[in-house]
Amino acid sequence: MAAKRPYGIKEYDAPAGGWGALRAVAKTLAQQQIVAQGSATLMKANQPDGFDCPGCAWPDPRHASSFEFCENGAKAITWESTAKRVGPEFFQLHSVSELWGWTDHQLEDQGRLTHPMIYDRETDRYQTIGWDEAFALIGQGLNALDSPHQAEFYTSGRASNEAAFLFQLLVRAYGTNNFPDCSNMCHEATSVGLPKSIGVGKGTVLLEDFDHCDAIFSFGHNPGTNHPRMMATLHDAARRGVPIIVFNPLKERALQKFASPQNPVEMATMSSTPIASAYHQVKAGGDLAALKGLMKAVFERDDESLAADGKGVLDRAFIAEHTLGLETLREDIDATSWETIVTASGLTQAALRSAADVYINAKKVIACYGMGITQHAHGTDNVQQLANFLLLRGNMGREGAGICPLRGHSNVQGDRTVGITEIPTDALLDGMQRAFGFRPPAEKGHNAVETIEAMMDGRSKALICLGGNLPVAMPDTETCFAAMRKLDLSVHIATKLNRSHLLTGKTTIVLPCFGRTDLDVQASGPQSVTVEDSMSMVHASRGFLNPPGEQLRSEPAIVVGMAKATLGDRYGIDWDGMLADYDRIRDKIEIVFPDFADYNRRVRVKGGFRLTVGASDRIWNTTTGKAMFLVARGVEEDARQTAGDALVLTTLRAHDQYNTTIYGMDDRYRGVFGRRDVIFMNAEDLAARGLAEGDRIDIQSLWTGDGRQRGVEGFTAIAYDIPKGTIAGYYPEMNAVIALGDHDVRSGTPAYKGVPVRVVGSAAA
Ligand SMILES: Nc1nc2c(c(=O)[nH]1)N[C@H]1C(S)=C(S)[C@@H](COP(=O)(O)OP(=O)(O)OC[C@H]3O[C@@H](n4cnc5c(=O)[nH]c(N)nc54)[C@H](O)[C@@H]3O)O[C@H]1N2
Ligand SMILES: Nc1nc2c(c(=O)[nH]1)N[C@H]1C(S)=C(S)[C@@H](COP(=O)(O)OP(=O)(O)OC[C@H]3O[C@@H](n4cnc5c(=O)[nH]c(N)nc54)[C@H](O)[C@@H]3O)O[C@H]1N2
Ligand SMILES: [Mo]
Repeated sequence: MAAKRPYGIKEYDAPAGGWGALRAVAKTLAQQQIVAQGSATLMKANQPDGFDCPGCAWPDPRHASSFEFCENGAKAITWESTAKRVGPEFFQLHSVSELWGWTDHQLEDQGRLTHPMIYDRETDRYQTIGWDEAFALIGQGLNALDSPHQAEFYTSGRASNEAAFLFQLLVRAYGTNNFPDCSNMCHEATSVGLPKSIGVGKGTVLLEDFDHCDAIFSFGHNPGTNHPRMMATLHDAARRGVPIIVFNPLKERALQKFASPQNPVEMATMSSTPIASAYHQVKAGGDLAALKGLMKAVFERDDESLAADGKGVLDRAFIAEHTLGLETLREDIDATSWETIVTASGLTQAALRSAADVYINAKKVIACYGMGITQHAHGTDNVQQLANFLLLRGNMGREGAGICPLRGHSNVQGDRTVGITEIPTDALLDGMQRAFGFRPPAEKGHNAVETIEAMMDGRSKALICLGGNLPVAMPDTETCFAAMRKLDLSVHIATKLNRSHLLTGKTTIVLPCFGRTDLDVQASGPQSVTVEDSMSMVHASRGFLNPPGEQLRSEPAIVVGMAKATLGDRYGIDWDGMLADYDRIRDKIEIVFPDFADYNRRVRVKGGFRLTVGASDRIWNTTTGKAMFLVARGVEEDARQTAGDALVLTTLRAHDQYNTTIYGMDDRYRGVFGRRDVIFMNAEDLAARGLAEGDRIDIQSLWTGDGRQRGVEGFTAIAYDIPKGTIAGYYPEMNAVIALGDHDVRSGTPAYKGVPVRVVGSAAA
C-alpha cells in the first residue's frame, strides 16, 4: 500500500489542457466576479480587432478567425478585468504594516488600483493624492538629485511600445541610461548571446515554420503553463509525427500528453495526444554538457560517414558559405570527454546519441528554449551552444528550421526594440538625435542587478517602475527589500497592489494605470497601442472595457505627466501632441528605428508586420558577417557538481501564477493543491539525508561569493521524479536563497535555475 502523501499532494493523471483547463477558467471567472462580462472579454483576446493577451508573447496564428482557448491567458485577462477594486477606503482600513503580513496572493487579489496614492509615514497609510501634485513631487525628487545617474527606471514587459518609447525618451532627456528591466532576469542571455552567434538577439522562426519542421528540440520551458497557446502548435506537430525531444529535469505534464480544448474528439472522448517522443531529464544546469554531448555525437556520426565514403552529416556547403569557427568548436568538443558530459548532464551516452540521431535524420529542426537555458551562471554560453548545434546542419534561416526563444511578458521583446536598454547603440543615439534634436548620454547604465547594488550602497536614490514587482522578482530578497527602504523617491505605475508598494522609502507614490483590456481614450479619440511578439511580429492592441475608475490614466499619460513635471520644455519635446494621438508617438519611433518604416499604415493591416530578423534570411549581422560557432568553457563548473551533500536548486513557476502574481495555490499538473511551501526532491536524495516525504526542511545557500548566509526554513519535502542532485521549489519564495552576486557574468541574468544549496531537517515548528 502506498504511504499517505502530505497534505495537498496527489497524483494528477489527466493530460494537460482538456476539461481540467475549462473547469479552471470557469472557476477563475467566478472568483473575479465577472462571469457575464468576463466571458465576452475572453473572446476578444488576440483577435485582429481586439487586445493583445497580457499572458505571454507567443504569436497569434496569422489569420486568427476563431477564438483560441487558453487557460492561463484566461486567468491573466480575468485577473486584470476583475470587478474587485482597491480604492482609498481600503487604504484607510489597512495600514502598510498590516498589509505587509498579507500573502502576495492576498495583496493582488484585492483588485484594481483606482487612485493615485502617496505613503504617509505618520499614519502608516497610503493617502490619495492629486495627479498634478504627484507629478510635481516626482519632478522635484528627480531634479533634486546630484546627478541623473542616481535614479533608476525599471520596465516590466507588459508596457506597450508606445509607453516604453516615451519612458526611454523621458529618461534619456533627463540624462541617464539606468534601465533595469525584466529582460535582465529573463532572456538577457539571448539578447547578449545570439547577436554574437547569428547577428540578432531574437528568434529566427515564424509560427508557420512549425508546419514544415521535421523535428523539434525543447530545452527548459514549460509551455503547458507558461505558453499554453504553444501547445496547439506542439499538438499539431506531434500528430503529424514530428519527433519532439525534450530536455527538462521535471516531467512536465503538457510535454508528455495534451488534450486540445480545440479538438472536439479529444474533448468528447477524454483522450489526448502524446507530445514528447523522448524525454531527457537533464540535471539542473546540465544543458551545457548535454549540448556538447549532442554535438559530440553529431561529429562522431560525421566521422563514421566520411570513413565509409559517405558525405558526412554536417551541412558543409552551409558551413563553408555562412559560418566561421567550426574547427575551434570541434577542438573544444573533442577535448570534452563523454565521461564529463555524462556526469555533468546526468544523461547517458546512449540517450544523447539517440537524440543526436533524431537531429541528424531530420532535414529541418527547430530548437525552442526558455528559462531552463537562460537563468544560469552560464546562460549566455548555453544559448550560444544551442545555436552551434543548429548551425552544424544549417538549421538556421530556412523554412521549417531555426531557433525559438520563448519570451516572457507579452511585450518584453518590443520594449527592448524601442529603446529600453542600458547599453545604447550608436544607431539608437543617432536615431534619437534625428527624431528629437538632442544627443542622449552614451555611457552604459545599470541593469537590474547593478540597480539593486547601487540602491543598496546609496549610489542610487530614486526608482521609477513602469509596472512589475522588482524587489520580489529579483534574487536576494533581504538585500532587495533593504535597498527599497533606503530610497528617497520610489514611484510605482501599476494595475494591482503588490509587495513592492509596501517597501516604502522617504517618498513613495503608487499611480494606477490602465491595463491591456481597458479602453484608452485621448484627445483625438480611442487609442490603440502596439506590441511585438516573440517572433518579431508587431501588431495593434485595443482595449474595450471601461477602465476601473475615473482616476486611472494610461501608461503613456502617466509618463508624459512625469516628463513634463521633470523636464519642463527641455529640448522642445511635444509631449502633449504625442499623448493626444499615439500615431504621433509611432511617427517618432519610426524616425528613431527605420525598421518601423510606414509604422502607422503597416500596423493597421490585419496581423501587423514583421520586423527584420537578418538571420531568418541568412544575413548575419555579426562583426564578421558570418554566423559564428562559439566556444564555451568546460562543463564541470557549470553543472555545479553536487560534491558532498550539495544539491542544485532550480526555481519554477506554478500553474496558478504569473511571475510574482499568485492567482491561486494550486500547481495542478504537478499534483500540488492548496500550497506552495514544497520542495521537489529525488527519493534517493531524501533517503541519503535521513529524510522522508512530508518532512519539514530548511534550504541553505552554499554560495560563498560574499560571505553572507542565506536560506529559507520550514518547507515540506516532496518525493518527486526529478534527477538526483537537483531539487526544485517555487519562485518567488526561493529568491531569499539566491545571491545577487550569483549571475551570468556575460549577461547579468541571475542564476535562478542553478542555485547551490544544502537541505537539512528543519528545526522550525
Ligand atoms: N501562466 C504564466 N505564463 C507565463 C509566466 C507565468 O509566470 N505564468 N511567465 C512569463 C515569463 S516572464 C516568462 S520568462 C516565461 C517563462 O516560461 P518558462 O521558461 O517555461 O518558465 P519556468 O517556469 O521558469 O521554467 C521553465 C522550465 O525549465 C525547467 N528547468 C529548470 N531548470 C532547468 C535546467 O537547468 N535545464 C533545463 N533544460 N530545464 C530546466 C523547469 O522544469 C520548467 O519546466 O513565461 C511567461 N508566461
Ligand atoms: N527565482 C526566480 N525568480 C525569477 C524568475 C524565475 O524563474 N525564478 N523569473 C524572472 C523573470 S523571467 C521575470 S520576467 C521577472 C518578472 O518580474 P516583473 O516583471 O517585475 O514582475 P511581475 O510579477 O510580472 O509584475 C507583476 C506586477 O505588474 C503590475 N502590472 C500588471 N499588469 C500591468 C500593466 O499592464 N501595467 C503596469 N504598469 N503594471 C502592470 C501589477 O501591479 C503586478 O503586481 O521575475 C524574475 N524572477
Ligand atoms: Mo520573464
